[in-house]
Amino acid sequence: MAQPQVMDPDWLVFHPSPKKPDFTLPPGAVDAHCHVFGPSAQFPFAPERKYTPCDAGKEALFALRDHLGFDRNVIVQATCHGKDNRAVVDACRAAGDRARGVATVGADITREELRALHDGGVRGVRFNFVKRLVDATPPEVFLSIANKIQEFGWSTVVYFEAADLEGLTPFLRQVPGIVVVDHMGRPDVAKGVDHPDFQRFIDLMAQNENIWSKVTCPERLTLSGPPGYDDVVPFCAALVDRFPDRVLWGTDWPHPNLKNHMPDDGNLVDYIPRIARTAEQRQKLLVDNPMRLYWAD
Ligand code: 0GY
Repeated sequence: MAQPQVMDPDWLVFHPSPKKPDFTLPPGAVDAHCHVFGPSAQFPFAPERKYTPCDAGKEALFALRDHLGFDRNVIVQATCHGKDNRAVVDACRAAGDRARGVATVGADITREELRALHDGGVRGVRFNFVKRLVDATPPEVFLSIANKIQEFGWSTVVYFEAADLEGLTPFLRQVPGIVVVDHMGRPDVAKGVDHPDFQRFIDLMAQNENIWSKVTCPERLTLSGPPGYDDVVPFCAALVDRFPDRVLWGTDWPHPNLKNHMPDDGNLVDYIPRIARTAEQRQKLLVDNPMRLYWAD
């Protein structure tokens, strides 16, 4: 077996013992944004990666799922694994029907390879525009991939920074099928919800009914900090109120590339009722929306 790869010296390891949430998740709740890292001795990280994380394998993810009270996971391919989706597929297979995957693939992916990923539980691809995480891929390459996945009924996840929204908007409008934006397009929360930058994101969703958003990562976006992440609440709540049928929630465990603090995942679950304030909103956010998107077949 290969040697485990050595994590970055400033890497923050996930919380070892999250609290039990005060908020009880509805039956069938889905953690719709989380990752697995390795273990690297079994699933080595990609040579082109921009960071080397701690190992965070499927057993730890499933233990967290059960501890927090989730029923299912959507495991999103992290950039440290490049286009090698084996760790995600392995986790999906081990979870049975309780996990789906979102893969990263190249333009050369064949129908047979997409079919194999589908059989392994994958139901979407991720396009990453965050410069600190990946080398740039031309939008036309992403569009050719987006066209290829349509016959499988998959959706697309897109990750970008707020500053890139304006430039990416023509591309986003062209992507066929459902497009889910990671972490609300990473707004600068210091600017406030009413700032034109976040209003541009709301307009994008209002004008394009196929565009969804993950109302995730208060721990990444906050300036005010834990445990409440108060400054991020209005952003998430605005999207949940306006687009209740097009929002997803996830822990983002094991929280790659955080520099200031590692969240207690139990606190993150307690954040949910503050952004989805009715039982109906929470049912959609946590159960109906992810089930429609990732468990349609
Ligand atoms: C996230 C956020 C980050 C990393 C990745 O795939 C990744 O490496 O997604 C980040 O560093 O902001 O959603 O996990």
